[in-house]
Amino acid sequence: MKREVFSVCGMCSARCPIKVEIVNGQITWIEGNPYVFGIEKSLCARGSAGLVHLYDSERPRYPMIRTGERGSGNWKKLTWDEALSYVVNKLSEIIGRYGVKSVAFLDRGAGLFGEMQRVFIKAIGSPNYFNHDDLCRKNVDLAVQSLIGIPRGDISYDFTNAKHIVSFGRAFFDAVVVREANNVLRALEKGAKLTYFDPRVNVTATKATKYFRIRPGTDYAVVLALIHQVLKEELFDQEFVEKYFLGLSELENFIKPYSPKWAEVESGVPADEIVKLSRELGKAKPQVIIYPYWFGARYRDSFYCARAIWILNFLLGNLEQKGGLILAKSPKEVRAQPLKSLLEPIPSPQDKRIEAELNKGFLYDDAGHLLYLWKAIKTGNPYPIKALFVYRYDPFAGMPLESIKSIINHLELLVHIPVDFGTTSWFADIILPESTYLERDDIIGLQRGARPAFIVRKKAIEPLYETKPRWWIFTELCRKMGLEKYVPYETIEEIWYYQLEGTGVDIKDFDKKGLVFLWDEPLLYERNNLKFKTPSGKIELTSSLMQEREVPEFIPYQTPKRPEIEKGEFRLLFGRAAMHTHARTQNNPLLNEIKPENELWINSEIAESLGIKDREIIEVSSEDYTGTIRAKVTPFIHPEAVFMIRGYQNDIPWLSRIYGKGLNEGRLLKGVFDKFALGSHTGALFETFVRVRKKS
Ligand SMILES: Nc1nc2c(c(=O)[nH]1)N[C@H]1C(S)=C(S)[C@@H](COP(=O)(O)OP(=O)(O)OC[C@H]3O[C@@H](n4cnc5c(=O)[nH]c(N)nc54)[C@H](O)[C@@H]3O)O[C@H]1N2
Ligand SMILES: Nc1nc2c(c(=O)[nH]1)N[C@H]1C(S)=C(S)[C@@H](COP(=O)(O)OP(=O)(O)OC[C@H]3O[C@@H](n4cnc5c(=O)[nH]c(N)nc54)[C@H](O)[C@@H]3O)O[C@H]1N2
Ligand code: SF4
Ligand SMILES: [Mo]
Repeated sequence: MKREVFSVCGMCSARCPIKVEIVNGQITWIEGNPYVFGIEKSLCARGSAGLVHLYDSERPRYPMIRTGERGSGNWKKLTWDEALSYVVNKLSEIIGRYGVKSVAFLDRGAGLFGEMQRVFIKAIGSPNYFNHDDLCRKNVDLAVQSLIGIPRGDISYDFTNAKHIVSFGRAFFDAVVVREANNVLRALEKGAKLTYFDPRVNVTATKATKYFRIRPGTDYAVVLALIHQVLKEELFDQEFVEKYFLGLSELENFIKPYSPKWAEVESGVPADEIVKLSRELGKAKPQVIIYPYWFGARYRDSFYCARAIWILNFLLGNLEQKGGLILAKSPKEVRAQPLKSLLEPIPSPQDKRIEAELNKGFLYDDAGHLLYLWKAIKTGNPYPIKALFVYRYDPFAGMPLESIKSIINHLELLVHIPVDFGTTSWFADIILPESTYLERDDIIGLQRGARPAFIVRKKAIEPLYETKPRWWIFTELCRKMGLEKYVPYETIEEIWYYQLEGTGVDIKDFDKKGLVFLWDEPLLYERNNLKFKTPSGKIELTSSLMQEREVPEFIPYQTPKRPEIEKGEFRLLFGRAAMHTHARTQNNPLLNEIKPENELWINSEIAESLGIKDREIIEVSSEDYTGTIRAKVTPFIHPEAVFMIRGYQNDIPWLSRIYGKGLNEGRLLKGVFDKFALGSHTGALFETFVRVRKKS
């Protein structure tokens, strides 16, 4: 018998809507949801390999408790009841001794279905909910919040109608999100230009209309020079800027020294090209998109660079414009009833979250500053953190072993809730494996954008092994903690009914297309009548909120440190490749076949001077760690940088297909988790230098 189920891919955080075909209880086919614009049946390699992940013997299949030292690799199988009882007993002990704020929850991210896990931490009463964003997009997020009062997720990009797309290392065709990749390609087919800046030639660079090999860490210089030129030649949208900008004269004063000629010296991007680009953008406006990063936890000035990129967009008046940036519409704005919140009925915690207690951090959003969490665990300041739950995230996969050890030494309970084995599970006390996305139902989520929709993930098959869905794990944990009043539901259906109450939408409505659109067409606001969610209602280049928090609105450019190349010192860059998701798919049998091992990209001239040959095994060292990796000698990378694909956890024995192969960039990041980006207090992962030499 053949069935079809609409669901949502879970092989990366893009969460593409999918359609799954099941024949006699076996999944036979997965494709992109045909009804969703930009997806239309397509799927990336990882999305297809989800099927292989499902049957992979090297994923956790039942709850496990550690029996030896942390990291010894000795484990015992538990039943779910035993595992959850153990967690709850231990947790009660810790709360009794240190108070409930000593419990922290580290989530990959709230995302579409994220309310469920937050129910648990809110129900127990701890303020310490964190997500990974400080090491990902937080700079971009805080930057746009500081200007127009909404997070990045509330802005979408109308690529298909754009005339010119500019990207500073947002690698559309390497760090793939199906919808974006398809829509950017569509724009290119329609004649749009793509200008791409990156210290190395990746796939995205090869598809660009124009590519610049920018010196690592100097994007801010080029963006400042573009703003300089746009203001100087009055290439901006005068009416829009006059109407909505607060602080234009402060910007004009600040930007004066940052000419294209100056930027050329910093970045290596020719001044006349910067002038040309600013004119092209002035001409193509408002159908232009300057993509404000995604992975923005790069350099010390990345928050200010992201702010500058947003400012450049707004100068060109591309908000609420075809081919520009589109603001998300809430269900209320399209006259629909929002989903009922699972979190709202739970009282807010009494205590302050770590960085609020320290009075540090940007404090705009509610997801915490991760680097302060690590610090608090290590130092006990401002108060001890003794229990840590890590959900859908493998933070230790990208960290040096010393940092991991210094964290776990202070924890009395570390619970990992993954779908794969990884470094965090290796060092955890207990592993609670979730069912994969193909085997589980999730709560209903709101897909934001110009055309908001409700979307749900539905299981295609029953779990193959003894794994459980998140709604069950967290409601069961609440129940065992005596907090059943906050989870008054027994089944996922009851949760769906609760969420949909009053919306007029029925759960059966999802069977037709997988999602339920709340409006027929993408909706644009009246552009002459915009009101921003800032104190002044304007686009705040100068901001009372930033001033209150003593965060400067503009910071002068500082030349990044130059590595001593002649001594084999380089800036370490890393990033994604289309066939792998972060640190979790390298061991996937199918994806491993495509890219079993990573290499270190190194500039050919420099390699020659160091006597390094293509494909030979070389040594890479940070202050406290040396690893080996194959060299990829290439002219297509800036001489100051070396690059590797991230995520090869080659030192974790239970990942047999990658054990001993390639190198994990995370192990080389000594000291990086103590480096804070200016203004935003987020991470700055590319502020790392390594030594490279021939193998001794
Ligand atoms: N296949 C795949 N796709 C993904 C993901 C995945 O794991 N796998 N993850 C998703 C997630 S969570 C994220 S955050 C995004 C990340 O999306 P991106 O930010 O687009 O991807 P990255 O690979 O982190 O970085 C892209 C490029 O930045 C370049 N770069 C380094 N330094 C500089 C610099 O100073 N200036 C400029 N202009 N470029 C520089 C690197 O050489 C690299 O090619 O990808 C998403 N998409
Ligand atoms: N060293 C280093 N650190 C980095 C980065 C880097 O490039 N290098 N990149 C940063 C960025 S941009 C990001 S987004 C993060 C990404 O870092 P991670 O979120 O750790 O990336 P993944 O490898 O996707 O790991 C996801 C973890 O979640 C689990 N997981 C996946 N799907 C599910 C699910 O449906 N349910 C449950 N319960 N678990 C699931 C996997 O089993 C795995 O343990 O890392 C950041 N930190
Ligand atoms: S981009 Fe690929 S892996 Fe990510 S959700 Fe979409 S299909 Fe799945
Ligand atoms: Mo990310």
